[in-house]
Amino acid sequence: MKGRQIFIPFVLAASLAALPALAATREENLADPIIGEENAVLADAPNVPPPIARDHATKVIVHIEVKEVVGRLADGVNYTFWTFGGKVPGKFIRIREGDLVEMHLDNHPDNKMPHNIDLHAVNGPGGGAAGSLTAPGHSSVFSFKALNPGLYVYHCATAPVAMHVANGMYGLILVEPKGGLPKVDHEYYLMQGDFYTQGPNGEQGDEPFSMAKAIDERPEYVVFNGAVGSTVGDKALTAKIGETVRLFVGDGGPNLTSSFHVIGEIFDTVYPEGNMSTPTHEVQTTLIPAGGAAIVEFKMSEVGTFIIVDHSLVRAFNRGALAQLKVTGEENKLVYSGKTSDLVYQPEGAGIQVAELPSNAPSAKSRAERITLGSAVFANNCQACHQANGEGIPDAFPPLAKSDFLNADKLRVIKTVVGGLQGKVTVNGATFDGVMPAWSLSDEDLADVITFVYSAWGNSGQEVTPDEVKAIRGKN
Ligand code: HEC
Ligand SMILES: [Cu+2]
Repeated sequence: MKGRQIFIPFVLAASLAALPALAATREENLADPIIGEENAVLADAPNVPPPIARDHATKVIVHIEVKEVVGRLADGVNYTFWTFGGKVPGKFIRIREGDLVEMHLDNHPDNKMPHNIDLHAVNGPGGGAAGSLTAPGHSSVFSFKALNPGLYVYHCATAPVAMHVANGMYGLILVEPKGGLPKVDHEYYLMQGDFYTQGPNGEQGDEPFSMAKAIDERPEYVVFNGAVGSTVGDKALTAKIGETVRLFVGDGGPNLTSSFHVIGEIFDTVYPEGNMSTPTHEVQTTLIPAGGAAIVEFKMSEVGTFIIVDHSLVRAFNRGALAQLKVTGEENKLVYSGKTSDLVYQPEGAGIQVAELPSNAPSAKSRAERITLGSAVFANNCQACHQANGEGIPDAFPPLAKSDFLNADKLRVIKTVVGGLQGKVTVNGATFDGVMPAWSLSDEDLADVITFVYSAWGNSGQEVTPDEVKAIRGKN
């Protein structure tokens, strides 16, 4: 206790010494004269509005329309999202410090709920929430002066707040510092969120929100930009080798903190927690709190597909928090050689890991039933790697869609899924060298999922029965 009493005055002295500089910025921004007015240019993720070219403060008019829309959360899974502008995350707003923002919140007449907006960029009680509480078919207006530069989250703060946020009511507002941010080749917008459906991950159909799971902080989905697979395949972010990339990353929550990481990249610069005054460098993973943001910048030194994850990896590979950045150009073997040697290394006792997964499968009475049940088994166990459309991920997970490996030999496929697979495998002309874990699913589940895979994406349509699985398992 004594030590603490002695220490406090030092802490106070230090923080007081730091305050005048920031207060001066605030005072300056408050005093900045407003010259003219303009309508904000807004953007939907993964895009952001262009940098601010102005060298003075202005009045920026922002219109955001709240819409309650049914959309895709995962393949075959629909969810009623509540949105700022029709999509999750909400429209990206970009202004300059000193600007006067006239915020219009329009609540569409078809909506069922009142909504409001709390912008973390506002200095004022509720961040604008009370000034913007809006019934369906109404429009509210309030204004604020942007006193602090930074990247800020905005969200709905109507009770029950966690429910409005869990349904997708969040977005980012960038308050650019005077003089702007350094020029880069690409800027993108990613926002993580956790979703709480009544059915388990992968259950097909319309999924209602589960308040009980939200309270327990047990999400069924954790995603970037509002859906599993929102930013992969032909929707991946893109860049060329040698180009610089800036990601504006937010975490809407409502509950989970993100361990934001790009596999195979080092962040040259991070603006932690979205602050503009103390960028740090050479960062592998940056923590983004729920209701917080960060800016990360890096220059692409190598080509390929870079996987963007919440490094709490179960969220990435089993719950959906995975995006992609595809970099094209000429590969640079000095930066990354690729695999140069492959030797067998098998200490005694080593083997393929077994994924322990619970199963209490009902038994299918027809091929059609088997396919329906199998599609859920696929969503829960296979989709994370092989993707919802069965196309896999280049250089990482082979395709199951129109796979020659798959369609050539049914017994080999059963063996692959029962016993796992490692070592080189060639699928449709491309070589993969990964590990697929063995699946400790019931014979019934395995028969269902393989039958489903055969029935989908242009594959041969064969049926696999639990007896066939059992026979192969016996030989393993
Ligand atoms: C953790 C990621 C992962 C998951 C989950 C996964 N696989 Fe795989 N799968 C792989 C990898 C990697 C390979 C290639 C292995 C190799 O290189 O030897 C593969 C190969 C295959 C192949 C043979 C190659 C082809 O494309 O036809 C089949 C069939 C297959 N998986 C089916 C499944 C099924 C069915 C499930 C769900 C029960 C599943 N996989 C879950 C990673 C995964
Ligand atoms: Cu709301």
